[in-house]
Amino acid sequence: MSDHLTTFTKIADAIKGAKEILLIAHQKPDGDTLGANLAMANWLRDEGKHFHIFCIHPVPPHYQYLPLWQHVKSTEDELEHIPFDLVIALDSSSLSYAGAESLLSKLKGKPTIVNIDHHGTNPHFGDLNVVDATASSACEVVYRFFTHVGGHVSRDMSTCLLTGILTDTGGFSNLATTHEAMEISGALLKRGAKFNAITNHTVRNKTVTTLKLWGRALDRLTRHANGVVSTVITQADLLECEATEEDTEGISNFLNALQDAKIIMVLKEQDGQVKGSLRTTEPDVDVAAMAKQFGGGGHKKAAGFSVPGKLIHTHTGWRIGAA
Ligand SMILES: [Mn+2]
Repeated sequence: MSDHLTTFTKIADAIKGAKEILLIAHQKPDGDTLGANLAMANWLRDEGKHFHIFCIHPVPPHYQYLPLWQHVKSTEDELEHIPFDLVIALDSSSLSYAGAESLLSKLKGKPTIVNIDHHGTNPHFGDLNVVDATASSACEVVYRFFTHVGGHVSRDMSTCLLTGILTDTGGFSNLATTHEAMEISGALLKRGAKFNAITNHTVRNKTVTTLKLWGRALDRLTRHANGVVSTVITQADLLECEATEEDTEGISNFLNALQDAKIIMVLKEQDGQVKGSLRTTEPDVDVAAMAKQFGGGGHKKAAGFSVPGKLIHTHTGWRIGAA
């Protein structure tokens, strides 16, 4: 931790000296990457710094309550000519996972890269790295940063940070829920974080379409050896339910409620790939290590991978076939 504190001070110095700052949220942005980026954005604005925010995918409608979300840009061309001297990636286990490699390769000059994350598989790709795999969320790490460098934490920043902690802990229900996460959440509520807005958008956010799609996945739940329970969602399901990718989000976390499963695996077809998401609540199971065998990564309790192919239904069940 003391290493982290030294790095926090170096990051604050880098921010002080920077003229143009680029913040990066990872692809298919969730509450944590958006919360961490927008908390940082609100702070930079209050400090009078110039910043831009890049995320290869647009901000989903249910996160459009986060202060300054309109600043998140998903096109590279309006950013690639800006002479950034500092890039800060938040909640990104790698730059390729973030979806920012192409943009960064186009930038003139050589910006300092700051990497603030909580994924154990993060390879420390930055010039300055704070990777704390014991933290509930990137937002928790960012909160520590603000308190260490003596930065203020405004009401808007608190709303952003609490969003990340609440979503990454599954509403204080998964194993990322530590006493530190709850303590910080208490402090954020004290600073005026808008709890109602957060829960209305992140918990009470299911539609009939979403739940009909989930119904198909629930119907296909299959038990395998070693306590693995799996299900699949195909492109045909999305078409027939008139659902979008966003409707599939949250299903693996929901299935973590299964009492008689050690590992949850949800396979989903997307863009010629089969994306797997793995969840566990077992103390001795590391799904990040499993995901890594398929070229993926993530956390010990929540991880994912992506392999080329499509889902094929056979008389023995579902399998991944050539696309
Ligand atoms: Mn996270």
